[in-house]
Order: sequence, then C-alpha cells, then structure tokens
Amino acid sequence: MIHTQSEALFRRAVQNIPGGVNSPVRAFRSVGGQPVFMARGEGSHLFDVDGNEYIDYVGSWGPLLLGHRRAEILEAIAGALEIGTSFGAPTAGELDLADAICDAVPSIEMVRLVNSGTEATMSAIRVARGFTGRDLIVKFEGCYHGHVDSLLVKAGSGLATLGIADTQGVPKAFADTTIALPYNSLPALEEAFAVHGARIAAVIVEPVVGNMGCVPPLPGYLEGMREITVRYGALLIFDEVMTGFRVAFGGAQQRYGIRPDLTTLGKVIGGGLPVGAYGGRKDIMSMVAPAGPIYQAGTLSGNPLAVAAGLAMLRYLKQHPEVYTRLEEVGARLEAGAPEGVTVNRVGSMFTYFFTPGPVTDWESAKQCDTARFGRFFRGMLERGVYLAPSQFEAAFVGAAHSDEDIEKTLAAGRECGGL
Ligand code: KE4
Repeated sequence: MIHTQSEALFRRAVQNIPGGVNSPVRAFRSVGGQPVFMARGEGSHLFDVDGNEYIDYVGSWGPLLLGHRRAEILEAIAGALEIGTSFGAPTAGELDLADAICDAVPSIEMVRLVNSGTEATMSAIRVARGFTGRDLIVKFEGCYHGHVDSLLVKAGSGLATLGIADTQGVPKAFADTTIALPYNSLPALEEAFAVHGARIAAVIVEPVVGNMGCVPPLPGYLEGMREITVRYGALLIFDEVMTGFRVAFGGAQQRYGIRPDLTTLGKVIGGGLPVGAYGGRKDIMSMVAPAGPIYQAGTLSGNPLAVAAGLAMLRYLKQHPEVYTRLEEVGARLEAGAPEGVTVNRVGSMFTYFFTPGPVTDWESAKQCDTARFGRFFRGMLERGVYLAPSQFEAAFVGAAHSDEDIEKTLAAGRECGGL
C-alpha cells in the first residue's frame, strides 16, 4: 500500500495539532509508522486518502455498531437538519432519547444527556460525591473512564498505550482522592473498603474492560462488588460508555444481571455523533441541578442532530434484536480463528488478541504482552486491508455491517501475520 497523501497530511498536522491527532490513541505511536488519514467510510469498510480500503474493526472506537453511513441514521440526521442545528433550549427529541435509554436500561430511572463519555463519568462521580457526602473514588488499574482529572490514575487506553503512568497536570490532591485497585480481585476491594469504606463515595468500573484490551469480569466478581458497595453505603457506577448497547441491548448490566446505582453511556447512543449520558436511581439523579444542588451543564447537551442520530440507532437496535445474534456469531468466528499463540478475550462483539500466553484477567497480566509483536501484527494486517485499533491495549469491535467475506479475509490475514 502507498500512504503518500496520509504522510503529507501528517506532516502538516503535527505543525498545529499536538502529535498530529485530536486524540492520542489515533497516533499509531505504539505500533510504529504514522496514522492513515481517512477519506470516507461505507458499511464495514474505511477508505483512506490514498485510496486504500480497509475492513474496519475500530468503528470510531465503538459507536458504529451498524457500520458507516447507515441509511436510517443518515436519514434521521438529514431530517433534523431541516429544523436547525442547535437551540440551547429543550426539544422533544431529547425526551425521546431519554425515554429510549430508560426503557432499555431499567436501572436508569432518570438520565442527563451530555456530549462525551468523559463528561458522563466526570458528572457521575461528582453526583456520587454529592449524594454520599464522601470524597474517595475506587477505580481499577487498566480501566479508562475518559480524561477526568481524578480518574487519570493508573488508567488504560491511551495512557497504557503510551506508557503514561500518571499524567502530568493532575494535582496530587486530586489523585489522592482515587484508590486504584487490581481488576478482578475481590480481596483487594474488600481490603480497601475495610480501611477506607466510610470515606468511599463510589466504585467506578468498566463491567467488561475494553481499555486494557478486552478483559471480562471473572465469575462472581461483579456480584461481589455490588454486595461490598451496598454493605459500606458506597455507590456502584457502571461505566458502560463502551459496553452500553454493545454487549447486549441493556448493556453489561443486562448480560451479567447486576443493578448499579449509576451508569454512564456514550459511543453507541450517539450513533456516530457526540452524545454521552449518565443516569440511575431517581433519588440520586434528583440532586442534579436545577432539580438539586449538584451542578452540571453543557452548551450542546441534547444537541438535536446528535440526538436524532442516537435515537435512530437505539430504535433500530430495539426493533432488530437479531443484530446481537449476528454480532455474537461473528465475534465467535474471529475468536475461534485467532492467530496461533495469542490469548483471545471476547464478550459479544468486542474482542482483543493479546500477544502473551495468558490468561489475561487484569492489568498485571495484560502488560506482559509482547507489544512489539503486536505492532508487527497490526502493520501486517493494515497492509492486508484490515484496520485494527492501533494498540495492544484496546478492544476491536465487530459491527452489524461486517460480512462473511470480511471475516474470512480477516482470518486469512491473521494467519499470515500472527507470526510476524
Ligand atoms: P469519550 O470522552 O472519549 O467520549 O469517552 C471516554 C470513555 C469513558 N469510558 C470508557 C469505558 C471509554 O472506553 C471511553 C473512551 N474510550 C476510548 C477508546 N478506548 C476512546 C478513544 C479515544 O480516546 O480517542
């Protein structure tokens, strides 16, 4: 493949955009080479500015469950454009999206729309602190909840990818309000609560981790977490920005039968446009301004175009539950046909090929991966027209648009690249 145009654009981009990208994980820093600039997407495929075509397993990092340029979503956006782009005033569409979310996720009795997953998690932990009157938050090493100051502690995703242990710019006082524990260890959680329980406002967790690569909860882990938080009067926040409407229509909480106190959402609920949300128990959410004393706001929250796209996505998924059957089937084929010598973790349509003997159950085991070998694998797949997340510590995503031909081509490329 040639990448002449991408290389030229990247030379320009680094002049006035940090690292040439608007989000670090796009930078290919950990896999070698330079990012390819995309020109357009169609269904399960991406086309870069040099005309190269790729089977897309990033899907905009999760939102594009139905693939690029899905007709129903484009039509909804076009319809919204007929009335305007933004009003800064309530619109009926926001109520419809709120209803769709509350209908799909029973633990969400009341919901506030925001513009990103980061805004959702930042707001959820503020509400948890305001509701409980406590300051400490428990998170897990390798989990990523957006670039919220106090949650950028031992975080996954781009920080793990770039080896940024704890980012500069976060005052120690903020970081000290966060307790970072190993994922999938109930003894570690029990011990933290035994020492700090009376001061812990909430536990925030990716119920299925995507940000150290895909790491499912061990049997009983989420149940134990729920019991411990109830016992100590702390709230349980499920960060379902990635898993919401992906691992099941009702998210991981439906798949594992856990009722959290608060849930954060993003990605899929925007249908490819910027939407985040946080919600949960009405007694908690009723404390959010202007109903209550906990402030949170946003100029473009509930934006009509984004809401229209998100609503079209959720309505389609509700009307077509067979999508999840297909995602399960295709995910299982990509798991079964994985390259030799990798450890595969998968939940539904999110999966990771870990280049380590495994098993991979937490950050300690995930970081044993041979990231140089993953880099060679990634570049080999890219040159064969398969676009994976450019990091060992990210999940890959299958969408409803991926065809049987896509899967066969991907598995064939994987067999060629697994040993690079
Ligand atoms: P955003 O602020 O990027 O919309 O959402 C933050 C976030 C919160 N919670 C979870 C579980 C997430 O996965 C994310 C964002 N995920 C990353 C990919 N691992 C987004 C990609 C990026 O940072 O560019």
